[in-house]
Order: sequence, then structure tokens, then C-alpha cells
Amino acid sequence: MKTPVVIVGGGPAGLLLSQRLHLQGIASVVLERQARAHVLARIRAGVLEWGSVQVLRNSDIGERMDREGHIHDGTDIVWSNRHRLTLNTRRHAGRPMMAYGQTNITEDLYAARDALGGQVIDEAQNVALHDIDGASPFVTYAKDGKTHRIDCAFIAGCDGFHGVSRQAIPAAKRREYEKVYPFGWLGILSETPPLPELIYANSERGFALCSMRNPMLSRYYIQCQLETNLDDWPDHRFWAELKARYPREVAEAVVTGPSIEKSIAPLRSFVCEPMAHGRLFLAGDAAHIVPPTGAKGLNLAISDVFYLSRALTAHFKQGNDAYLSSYSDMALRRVWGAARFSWWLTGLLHRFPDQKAFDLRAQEQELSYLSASEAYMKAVCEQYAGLPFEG
Ligand code: RFL
Ligand code: PHB
Repeated sequence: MKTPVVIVGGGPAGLLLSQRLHLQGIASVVLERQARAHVLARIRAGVLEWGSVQVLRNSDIGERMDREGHIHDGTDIVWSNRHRLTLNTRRHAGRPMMAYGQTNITEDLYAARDALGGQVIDEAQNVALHDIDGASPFVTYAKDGKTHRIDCAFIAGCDGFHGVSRQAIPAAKRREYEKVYPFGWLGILSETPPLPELIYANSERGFALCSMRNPMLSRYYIQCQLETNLDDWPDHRFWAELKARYPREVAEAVVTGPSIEKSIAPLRSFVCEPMAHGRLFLAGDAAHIVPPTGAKGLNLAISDVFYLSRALTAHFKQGNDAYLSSYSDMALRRVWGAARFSWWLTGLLHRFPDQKAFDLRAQEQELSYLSASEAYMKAVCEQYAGLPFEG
């Protein structure tokens, strides 16, 4: 088989790239390791920056998002069980946010790829990248007991943090920056009405987050120890702990019910430089991971794909490789902006095992200053709302 672009990974980054290339008349094949049902069952991100909303709209997959997504003005933060502030992105950065789940976006993307006859090969095993340094790269994979080969002009590595694409860049050409946090998030999904706002909590019992998916679906998280066992967290214990981390008026407003999903996500910051080598280009979690505190992971996957689809389009339609050559540097500028912001917000809102009384006072002071200073609030909201895309 032969195709202009092989895309490794059928998560949001890979599917969105194939969709955007298709709309420009450029064919691709997506190779996904898991079964489609498995990919569609993932519960992950919930918050979109306005720039991401616009990219999804102009990729022809914004219709259901515009119908069912919830546009809101930003997110609240409560701390010391008393104080509350709002990161009002509409007021301080001129753009709102959108609550619309990654699970829905993935469904929308698969529906759009199917409608346009896009080729997504699932359960593709042992995907391997070959000759990425040369002019004629190819990808091999196993399916139904046979080995297949696809020749291409470019390979997009969109296979997430545990994928194979990043490892195809020779170790000597790659620099990796990593920070592993000494805690995780225990998250649940419940078919109950969410609070009207997203609310992060910095409490003495640890971080918590009340979030939403739709009018009858809520998402909640609490900071937990890495060695936490899900069996030790029946729903009643989760709800009690969540409520204990919020002021009374918030806790009383939380509507509890049985969880329909419960999982633990460890927190990590990771960036791989460069994001390209030869004819391989990385996008999304394959190149970088941020802790979920700033809600940036999916948004970065979308901005990488915006840059990469523009670069491949310029190559195939105008024979212009300027954007391909600058892809890694341009994407990384935005990635580091979000990586720094996510690291900062994680530090501001969590309890760390080695924190001293001084550190806690400094956290409280920073939150007080943020609520008092218009200038600081503006700087934070501009980053929470998402940095602009480069032209
Ligand atoms: P994905 O979603 O991991 O998809 C990669 C796909 O590649 C496949 N794959 C392979 N395919 C072929 N061959 C191989 N060898 C392969 N290895 C892997 C995988 O099966 C998978 O289908 O990466 P992608 O597309 O880059 O998308 C990134 C996002 O999923 C991620 O950044 C976000 O979910 C992060 N995130 C959030 N981001 C936000 O922007 N806003 C949020 O509110 C937000 N909340 C979150 C989050 C992530 C979380 N977890 C669980 C890590 C909340 C949580 C709890
Ligand atoms: C979510 O709704 O899953 C969510 C919201 C905000 C975050 C992270 C996750 O910072």
C-alpha cells in the first residue's frame, strides 16, 4: 500500500490530523493499536480553549460540540475553605472556555472520518517505523496474522505517551525533560447534574476539582497518593472526601450518585525535543505530557495538529517546506508555554509531601495576590484561556 501520510495512533491528534488533511485533498492512513470500542471508551479531557473550538469547527466536526458543549466564563478556585476567586477568561482574556468531553470529540472524529471514507485501521499490532531519515519511509504492522507495509512521504507520530514513534528518533538526537509528581488524581464520572461552574480546590486535605460533561453527567477528581487502590474507594468514601475539601456551601450543592467510572491518573510533565526527525513529525501526547491541572493536554494536541496539517498542506499543495522546517520549533514554543503554566498551577493548588508551613503560607499569599491584582489575574487568564497560534 502507498499513501502520502501514515498517521500512527487513532486518538484525537491522529484522527484530527487525518480529517484536516482530507479536507485539503491529502490522503492518509491511520494505524491504531486498540479496537475502536476501546478508544471510544476513554474518559479524559473536558475543557477546550477557544482556539481549539475554532480548529474543531473549521475541521467540520464542530456541529455536535456547538449543540451540546457548554460555553462558560472560566473556572473558580477556592482555598483555605473560605476564599474564592474566578479565572474569568471572558473578562480578562476576551474569550470564554468550552466544556465538551474528549470522549465526544473522539466519537465526532470517528463519525466524520467514516462519513468521508477515511481509512482508520484498528487493532494494528507491532507498528514499526522505517527509514525515517531517508526520502522513502515506510511503516509495517501486523493484522489478522499477516504483516503489512505502507510506503509514504511522511509519518505523523500521534501514538500518545506510550507509543513507538518518539522512540524512532535516535536517542542521541532527542532530549527529554521530565517531572514526575508524588501524587495522582482519583477521578469519577457520575450521572448527576454538575455544579454550574468548574471549581478547583486547594484544601488542607489536598486538591479537588468539580467539573462537568453535560447537564446529567459530572466529573470529579481528588488528589490521591500514587499507591492508592481503587477498591479502597467505594463511592460513599469518594463523595465524603470530595465534600470535605470544599467550603460548606459548595459541598452542599454537589449532587451525589453512583459512579459509572472510577480511575487514577498519575501526574507528569514531559517534553521531547525536537518534535520532528527526518520525515517523522510528532504531535500530541507522543511528544509531551502535562499534568491535567491546567486542562492543556488535549488543547496542545489540537494546536500541534493545526501546525502540522498546515505544514503538510503547504508541502503537498504549494511545494513550500518552510512550515515543515519550522514545525518543531513553532509547536514547542506553545508546548513550553502550556507546560510551564500547568506545572505552575499544579504547584499552586496541590499539597506536596515535603511542603513546610512556609510553603503553605506562600501558596495562600499567591492566591490572595491573584484575587487582588488585576494585572496578575490578566496574565493567568491569558494562559488559562490558551496562548494564540502563530501565523
Ligand atoms: P492519546 O489520546 O493517548 O491517543 C494516542 C493513540 O495512539 C494509540 N497507540 C498506538 N497506535 C498504534 N501503534 C502503537 N504502538 C500505539 N501506541 C499507542 C493509542 O491506543 C491511542 O488511541 O493521545 P493524543 O491523540 O495525543 O491526545 C492527547 C489527549 O488524550 C490528552 O492530552 C488529554 O486527554 C489530557 N487531558 C486533558 N487535556 C485537556 O486539554 N483538557 C483537559 O481537561 C484534560 N483533562 C487529561 C485530562 C488527561 C487525563 N488523563 C487520564 C491522563 C484529565 C485526565 C484525567
Ligand atoms: C475535566 O473535566 O476532566 C477536567 C477539567 C479541568 C482540568 C482537568 C480535567 O484542569
